[in-house]
Amino acid sequence: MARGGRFWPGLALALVMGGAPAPPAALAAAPAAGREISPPEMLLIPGGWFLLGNDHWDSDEGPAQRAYLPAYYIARTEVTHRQYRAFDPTHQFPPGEEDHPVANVTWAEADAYARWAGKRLPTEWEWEKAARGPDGRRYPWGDDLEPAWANTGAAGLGGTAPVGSFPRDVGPFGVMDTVGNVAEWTASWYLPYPGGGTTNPDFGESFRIVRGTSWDGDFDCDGRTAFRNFARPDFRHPTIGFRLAQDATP
Ligand SMILES: [Ca+2]
Repeated sequence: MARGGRFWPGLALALVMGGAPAPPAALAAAPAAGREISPPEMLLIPGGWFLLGNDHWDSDEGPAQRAYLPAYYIARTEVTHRQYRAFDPTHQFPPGEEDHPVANVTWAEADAYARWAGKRLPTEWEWEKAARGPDGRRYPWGDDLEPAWANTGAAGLGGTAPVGSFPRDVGPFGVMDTVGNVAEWTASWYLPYPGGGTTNPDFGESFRIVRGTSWDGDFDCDGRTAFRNFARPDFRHPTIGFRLAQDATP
């Protein structure tokens, strides 16, 4: 097992797909590339049941089950370089990428930013419900394989994009970039789901769950909303960033 967890793709030859289709009218309010997003926009995810997991891919995703979460907030987009620099004035990033997602941060750094911002990292269950909605979608938009709709290796961009600039990488609650751009740290340890019963030596309090894939990642498998990746908390990588969550108070 690599230090980083399940695996992190190298600079594999990206499969360049055709041009992205025009976004549907319902998504016309999606932000334009480069828009300043500060403070982060937090979306309310209503309390209720959702479908967690999947029985047909990796064994650690099962058993698929209904799970309940109380209401919570989650950020519409990943945390950007601009936002992170307000927390760490020494933070460096390429010119012009202020609104790209921050990456190369450890779990502790992501957690510290979240606390500084008065928020927290989402649990992996919160992340999954926010991405796929209550009805168990394979991707945020549904079950169709649309590799050009998110910033993964299949889109061929070869790097991060401004957050929210792939208007079709959006789920039923309006949460964006859960398939691609950067994979995202969560608050959760890598543990079996209830009823999972699998004996996996990686389960325990050694790895934190990372959700979604990235600009350098595989679309059809790793981009699924149920996919679970994991990494050592001290790992840092140009494909891993994070987004914020917050309790919903009555
Ligand atoms: Ca993402």
